[in-house]
Amino acid sequence: MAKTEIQKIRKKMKKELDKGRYEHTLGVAYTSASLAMRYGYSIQKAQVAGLLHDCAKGKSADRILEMCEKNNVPITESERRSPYLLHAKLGAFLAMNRYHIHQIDILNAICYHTTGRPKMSMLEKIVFVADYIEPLRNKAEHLREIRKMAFLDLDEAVYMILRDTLEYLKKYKSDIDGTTEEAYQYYQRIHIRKEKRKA
Ligand code: DGI
Ligand code: FE
Ligand code: FE
Repeated sequence: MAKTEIQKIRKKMKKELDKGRYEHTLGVAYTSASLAMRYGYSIQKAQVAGLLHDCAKGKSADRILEMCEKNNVPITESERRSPYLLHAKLGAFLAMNRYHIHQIDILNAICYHTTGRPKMSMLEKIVFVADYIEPLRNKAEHLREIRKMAFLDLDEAVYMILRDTLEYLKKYKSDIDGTTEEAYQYYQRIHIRKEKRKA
């Protein structure tokens, strides 16, 4: 991916998203790039995935549902209850069809950036974590610890984010998607294994 490609995507995102969401997008792109440096992954791919991860976010929930239906993007029962989740799947669709991204790892990183999933690839984990810790985020609990952990042990950072996300969703009695729950179980097992080794 040439530098100019990244600049083109940036320009498109600036038009597509409101100011706050665009600033968040840049934060995720740069944080993804930093994590890619740390974990020996392609910096350019990390930037592209970071830039595009919320590319469907400028659209209303109704429009997102409508676009998914029109383009045969499959919608689960859980996504019908929480259409917000679909900005990730529709984002992957748009990345492929509007932004001409065909690398499957970039598309998957966009698709799973909200729920996560078990056995995420390096890029999926990078974007998932970067989305949570980018510099403009300031509301979540344990941000300081998670930011530090992201550069020490990426799986552990994924675990902490899923743990806190589930706690938050339960507190506000929000519907929990099966994929988020499965992702949590999977990264919790990795966490427990490490704890046992330490003991
Ligand atoms: O699009 P962003 O705001 O940058 O971030 P995101 O796509 O990671 O969305 C974060 C929100 O998604 C956060 O408020 C928790 C919510 N979320 C994550 N998993 C689930 C979920 N919401 C529901 N209802 N169910 C889930 O399983
Ligand atoms: Fe998102
Ligand atoms: Fe985001």
